[in-house]
Amino acid sequence: MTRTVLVTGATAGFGEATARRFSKAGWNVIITGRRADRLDRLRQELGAERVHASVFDIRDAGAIDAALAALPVRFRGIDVLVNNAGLALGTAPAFEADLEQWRTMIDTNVTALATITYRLLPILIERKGAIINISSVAATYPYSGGNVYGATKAFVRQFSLGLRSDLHGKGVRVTSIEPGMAETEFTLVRTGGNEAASEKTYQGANPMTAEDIAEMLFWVADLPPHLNVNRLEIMPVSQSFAGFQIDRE
Ligand code: NDP
Ligand code: 8X3
Repeated sequence: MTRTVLVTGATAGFGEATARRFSKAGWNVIITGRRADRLDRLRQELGAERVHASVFDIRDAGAIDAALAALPVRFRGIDVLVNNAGLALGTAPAFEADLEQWRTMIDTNVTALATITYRLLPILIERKGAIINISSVAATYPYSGGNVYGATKAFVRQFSLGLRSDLHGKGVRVTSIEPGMAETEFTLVRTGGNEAASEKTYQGANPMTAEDIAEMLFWVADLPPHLNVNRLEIMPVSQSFAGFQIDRE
């Protein structure tokens, strides 16, 4: 039987690569995001019969409900939810940050992710499906300017573990994927469209690619049903940890 995956934020980066990866393996794919033109293009590329595109802002709970209610019958049996849509905005320290940017990150990375998960839990339980949430290394390792972004990703990690506990005995798998540096539109979004800053971030760093992450998401989803990856932290070899900072007199 053909399985179905819903990927939030499939207009770019990890989400787009993930839609391609699952489609290549023969899954039905529901792709979502705000940029209709990109979703249309991806749907045409992957084949309109097996891809359903749903254009909505994930921060709008009513739009989530409408999109799910409008799913064609053959896309309703969702087996895997990939909660990928998300963003970082700004790198300023907390005392210089923009409160609106903080709210946007919380609305998108936390509230919207929890809302769509809640709405899909009944079908995921019915189908003994899987939830794959995209957290980040920023959930575990704080860095200057990461304040609210890191906190939203810590929510995603802990929510994943909590869901896993709640879903005990129901056969639903839950995974928190925690990537480090990967080259996507992430930095372009974070810097408000600063292409030079984005290029500089990745230059010479040999970062991970969206395809690297998509491959891992697919591996997690395609494991035998008795296996659950709880958390998966992945970095490029070029990235590692730094020490604490000391403010000396
Ligand atoms: P991109 O900017 O390339 O993609 C982000 C996706 O999220 C886009 O498809 C975008 O769609 C969607 N999105 C953002 N806001 C909304 C919204 N309000 N409504 C609907 N969709 C939205 O970034 P990445 O692929 O890198 O990021 C994907 C996830 O991975 C994010 O959660 C990010 O935090 C996380 N991550 C990224 C890392 C990296 O280094 N790149 C590392 C660790 C985690 P659209 O704009 O069309 O709505
Ligand atoms: C994105 C990774 O290190 O830029 O979540 O916060 S990082």
